[in-house]
Amino acid sequence: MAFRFDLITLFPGLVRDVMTYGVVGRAVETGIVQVNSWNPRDYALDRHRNVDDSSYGGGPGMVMKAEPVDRALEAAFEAGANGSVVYLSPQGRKVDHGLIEYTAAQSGLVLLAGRYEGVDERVLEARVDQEWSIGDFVVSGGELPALMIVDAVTRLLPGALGDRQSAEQDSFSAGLLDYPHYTRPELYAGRTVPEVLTSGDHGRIARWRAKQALGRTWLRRPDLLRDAELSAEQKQLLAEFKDEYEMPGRHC
Ligand code: 9D3
Repeated sequence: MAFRFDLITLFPGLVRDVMTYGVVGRAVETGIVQVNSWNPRDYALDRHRNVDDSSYGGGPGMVMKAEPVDRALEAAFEAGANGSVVYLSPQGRKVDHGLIEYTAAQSGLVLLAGRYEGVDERVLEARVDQEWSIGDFVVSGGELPALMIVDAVTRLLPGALGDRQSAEQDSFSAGLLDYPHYTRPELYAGRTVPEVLTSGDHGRIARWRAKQALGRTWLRRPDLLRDAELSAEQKQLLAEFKDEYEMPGRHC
């Protein structure tokens, strides 16, 4: 069975467009994933189809009305939506790879994307299981965050990536940053490609890449390294990287 996403959004067209590109587009075409959108505006009952109103208590900005969101969620579940209801919001739990992996092991997810200042708190209390944030910065609404979740989860579904890419994925699942990449030409703007990468020695290349991944993680994201459990070989490679970093020139 396909993994099923149901998105509650005032911009279903935005969702539909994004769903036609790249890895997610292919996963939709091959039936690995199914993405449905539900527009609260279609479930607004008043004659102007209002989906927002001013905030009780005053202040600038509008709030998404409870009833259209509630009815859109109801329609989604009526049509077979399954899984937790997640509200994308700046107040949510910060999403990380572990949460994406956990989600990919389920069979569906309902994503509620807010606009304006957010959704009436009473629908959240009644209908939402979890609140997720994509990071400590402000975007204009929940659609792009929801689409990021769809993208990240879809990549992990069996068959969504080619074989070569899925092997590569293991390196990020290991919780390290990636090593540097190069392609032709060998000399660009006075800079050469590291010699090892053109040596044809696959063992040396693998060790160099592993060392670069460890070294960059040490330099840029020491927080990730503290959580990683390194093998004896990885510890050795990182020690070599640190040596060379502290005494450049002594090793080449
Ligand atoms: C600028 C208005 N803000 C303070 C008065 C509150 C605010 C409301 C709605 C800030 C952002 C948003 C819209 N953001 C999201 O819907 C959102 C989000 C985000 O902004 N950052 C990180 N993760 C997410 S998930 C959804």
